[in-house]
Amino acid sequence: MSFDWSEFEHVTKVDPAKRHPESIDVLRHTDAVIVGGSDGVTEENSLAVFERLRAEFPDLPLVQEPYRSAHVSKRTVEVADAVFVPAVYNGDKTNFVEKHVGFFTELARKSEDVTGSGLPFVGSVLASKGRELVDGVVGEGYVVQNPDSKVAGLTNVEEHYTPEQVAGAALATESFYGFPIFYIEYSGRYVGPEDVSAAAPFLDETALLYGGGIRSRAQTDEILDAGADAVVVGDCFHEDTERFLETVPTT
Ligand code: 1GP
Repeated sequence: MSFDWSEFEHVTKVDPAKRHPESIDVLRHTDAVIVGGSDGVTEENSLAVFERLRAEFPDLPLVQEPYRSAHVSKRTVEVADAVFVPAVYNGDKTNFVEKHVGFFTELARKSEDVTGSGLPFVGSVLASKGRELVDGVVGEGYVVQNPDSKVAGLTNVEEHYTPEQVAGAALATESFYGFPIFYIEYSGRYVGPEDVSAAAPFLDETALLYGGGIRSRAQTDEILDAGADAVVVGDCFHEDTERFLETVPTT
């Protein structure tokens, strides 16, 4: 299934390693769910989340955002609509080049297995989806802006980008790398719309997502008004579903 990601305004990031609310009914108010985290994620706990979400919301777009290829399997690929792969501009080379080449090397090998090259099937990752999976893989140009976040540690972020650098990363995403998504990540911290305002003028075809510390409709509106296509809300969903509802924009 392919989506126009710029049509979504409110996206929820569900961390499979975190405590989940007893009722997830509030997710009927979000436009899409990204399943991913920065610590303790496995194929098994990702799959458990996907299966619960799919059972309760058959039509809700579901995305996997792995930080290791081991999180992706034939079963996760079958249940998810897409796989978002972050390319972290201000991370180390592992998080912009090596992980991706490794991921696609594995994918290419599995594709050959499926198309009858005669190569033996090795391992379970990506399994028989072969070329089909490529269609579901979506690259995200990614800037990690909270140095104290787990994701900053995971991706070895050393440099906080200035708004001018964020604008440059946005322009590179659209005009050079061609990723369909540019993601400004402030995980756990809300600092306002300055980076979004810097990036938005350089993104025409590319969906602009902002995540980090959103806990109110006023913050959602501020980010959307600055030019983001969507806010991504994570912690608030896990901590307080009433409050989470207040992050959903009024239509
Ligand atoms: C994290 O951008 C998301 O990857 C959402 O951030 O958890 O702070 O809402 P929060």
